[in-house]
Amino acid sequence: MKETNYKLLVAKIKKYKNIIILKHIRPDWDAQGSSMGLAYLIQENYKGKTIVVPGDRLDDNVDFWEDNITDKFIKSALVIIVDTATKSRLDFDRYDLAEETFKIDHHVNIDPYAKNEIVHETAIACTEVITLWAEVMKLKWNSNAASNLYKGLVTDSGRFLFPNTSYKTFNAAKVLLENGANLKQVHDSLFVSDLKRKKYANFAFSKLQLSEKGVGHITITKKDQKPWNYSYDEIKSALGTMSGIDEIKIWVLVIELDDEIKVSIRSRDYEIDKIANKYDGGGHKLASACKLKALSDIDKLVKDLDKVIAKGKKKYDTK
Ligand SMILES: [Mn+2]
Repeated sequence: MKETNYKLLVAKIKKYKNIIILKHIRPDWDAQGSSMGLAYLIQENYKGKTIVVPGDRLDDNVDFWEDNITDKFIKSALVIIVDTATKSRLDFDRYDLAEETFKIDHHVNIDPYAKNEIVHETAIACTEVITLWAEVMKLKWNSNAASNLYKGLVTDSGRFLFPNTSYKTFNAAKVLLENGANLKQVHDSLFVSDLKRKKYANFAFSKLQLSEKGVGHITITKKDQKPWNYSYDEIKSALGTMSGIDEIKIWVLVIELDDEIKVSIRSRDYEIDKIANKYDGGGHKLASACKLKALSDIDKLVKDLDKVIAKGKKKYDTK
């Protein structure tokens, strides 16, 4: 852990008046919670900054929104990137104009694209990294910052059930709860679902196919998606319907989009990131994403994952 970069990040924030916080395309709550939480933290601690958070949002919060970010503003700014492993996943098309860049992340660091970085590969969420940085640097908190960061923590850890949940995760939760995270509001906003969502989950689960070795997969085609009128994130919620089932050792959700076929892979015990690498993707040992060129390639992917189970080598990463 390069703690020196903790101080460096504070120094950079102090130095720059203009700050842009970027995240990955199709943000999840860790990406959004990291970017918004960090923005509220900076606003609370360093007055007079112009802070902008571009890209898609999961809710209608318009804080730190700016329609016209000029090239000049980008060149003058400190650009902080959260929760984004590779440059190609950035939800911003003018990143290359940035002169001062700082990556904060928890993914395997296969693409160190920023000038400086704080990357903790064993952290369960990017918001864990940001929270513990803020704690060490003794920053002042407000409830907006704490609640937003808590959203990333509780979702990326699967409500603190995923194996990589660590004492640091709970330490971060403690810091956030001590400093005004609104648990009830956050949990209701994330986990109370409507009837339609439950029906979608049932529909998706009815499409489950299970291999002999224990690879479960659900494919949601473009045609499947039509009647639901859901965002990508909502369609992706089908992934969770396969977790917590003994017979399903590895589970895969395939989503057909207009321009690509996106695949999410999860596992309780087997390392699946190498297989994701083979299919133009990557991520964590037990949670990865990749792409397929055609829906007919699913069989190949399932066979590769079957082989991982057949080898029988369980990797329970408790670092
Ligand atoms: Mn994340």
